[in-house]
Amino acid sequence: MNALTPGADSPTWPAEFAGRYRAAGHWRGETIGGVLRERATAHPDRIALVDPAPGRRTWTYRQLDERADRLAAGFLARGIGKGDRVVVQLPNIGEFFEVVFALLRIGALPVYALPAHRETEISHFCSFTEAVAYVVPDVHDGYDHRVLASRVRERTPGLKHVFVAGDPGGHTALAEVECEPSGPFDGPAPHELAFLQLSGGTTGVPKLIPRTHDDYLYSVRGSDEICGVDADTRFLVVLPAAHNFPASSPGWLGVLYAGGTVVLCPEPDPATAFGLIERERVTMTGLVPPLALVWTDAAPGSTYDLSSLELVLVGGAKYSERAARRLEPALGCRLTQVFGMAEGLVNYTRLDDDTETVVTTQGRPISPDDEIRVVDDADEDVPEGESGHLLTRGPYTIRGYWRAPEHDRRAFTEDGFYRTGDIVRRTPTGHLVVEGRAKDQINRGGEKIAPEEIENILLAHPSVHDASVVSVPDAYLGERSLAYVILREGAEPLRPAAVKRFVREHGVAAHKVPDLVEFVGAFPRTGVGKVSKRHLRSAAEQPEKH
Ligand code: OOB
Repeated sequence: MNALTPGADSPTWPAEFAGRYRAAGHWRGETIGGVLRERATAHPDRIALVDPAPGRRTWTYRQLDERADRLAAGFLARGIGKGDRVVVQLPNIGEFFEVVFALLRIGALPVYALPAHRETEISHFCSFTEAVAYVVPDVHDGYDHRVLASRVRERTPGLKHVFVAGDPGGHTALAEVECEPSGPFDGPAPHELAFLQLSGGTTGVPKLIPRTHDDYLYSVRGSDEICGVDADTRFLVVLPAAHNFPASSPGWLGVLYAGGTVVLCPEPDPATAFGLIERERVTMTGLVPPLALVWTDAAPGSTYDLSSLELVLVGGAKYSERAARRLEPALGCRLTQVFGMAEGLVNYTRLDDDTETVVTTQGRPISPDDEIRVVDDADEDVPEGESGHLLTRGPYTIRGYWRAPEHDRRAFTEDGFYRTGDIVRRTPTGHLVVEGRAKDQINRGGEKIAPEEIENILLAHPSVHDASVVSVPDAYLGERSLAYVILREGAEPLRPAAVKRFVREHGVAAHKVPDLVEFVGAFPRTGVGKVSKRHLRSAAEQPEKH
């Protein structure tokens, strides 16, 4: 059973497990804010962070630490404190790190939104977490986040502050917030929550993932060891910094933990990224499979010097063996496959694995205490080597979502294993091969879409009688989304473009807008009368259809 203290926001590890993880040295009693302080004391003048655009800005460890302190003091002065939730929606810019470390230092919980999120998602995060503040850039990718913030604020009376990195418009500039700290902060304890991550999700609204300082830092330390991250590592953050993969696998936190340098990449295209690799002598980065493909295609003909690159991690979605084989020769560096989840468990191929293992498996768990079960539909273990549902439990895998007890009953077993929804097979060396997915989710090149969320939006259209969203195979993204729509009798005919526009105007991240829309008269049903997504998916896979 999981431990749920009355009044707590989420279940945690039972005392017996927590004791074991501490005794094993996994949980060391460090906090994320404390780690930055220690590194700033040990090597104040090393460069922690490089933000190349526009006009190269750098932060030494001491500067990042001081900025975090000053912002933390400013947040406290505005009444933001321990346990308060703050929705952070910042792109890959230096302010992301200043804000996150400031919040972590005073024990306020960053809620990690992605830059692509829009009004529907942000309003949900703000109201569900009862956030007191929301942090945005001014304009990013041509989109004015200050306007979004004004709308969210109207809908969410509890939201007291909007802080803007850059020109604040009618809100408060981040630069105005900071002030001189008056003394040491009453920071969080290592076993307490550090932040809330977003789940990929299978339901109408994304669930929030509560991670503690102890558990997260263990996964980061383990990732550093596996990937060989040290003070000489120069890591390029290409994916959105708020996502768990670029944050901790080993990501920017792994690099700061080891005293290395984090280089921010404003755009993931090869011209931008390759230019930065050359200029900043980048040694390591993490990519989703579609980006890895684009880089692999672009590198051989490029004139950029990529010789500093030692390791590229690829994960977030299935990386085909064919594509994986091409990466090392094209980029002239090592490949590590990562199969992880924001809920916890992360698997890596190892630097000393042979090429066959690296290109044909998705790695093995970080920790000897990651418990892995591969089971059938009745939760019985399948014979070794056969495929089944992956269940996991361990020192950095959550025991429940934040304020979602109903959902927890389905997402976790009685004895605390997380049901990942992934179908895997285990090789004799303990490496996992991802063979498919049992959860109702679309993985669009690493970006996760919960069909139910989009179906609910479609059902709000006056002409739509019913909707079902499924994945279609795609050579580049792995999967794309297809919305099957049944129109109401007598309703005005709709064009696919109008359906897409309706979803977009509802205010959701662009990647959730269906790639394809098809009108049908009825849905195939299962024996018990539910819509059969399996049949819809196989209908969608008929090559003549698209
Ligand atoms: C990462 O985290 P999330 O939370 O966005 O998504 C987790 C899900 C997994 O359950 C699995 O369905 C899929 O994404 N996934 C993969 C994969 N890596 C993730 N499926 C196949 N092959 C892979 N290599 O995506 C994430 C978190 C930390 C590190 C890396 C990825």
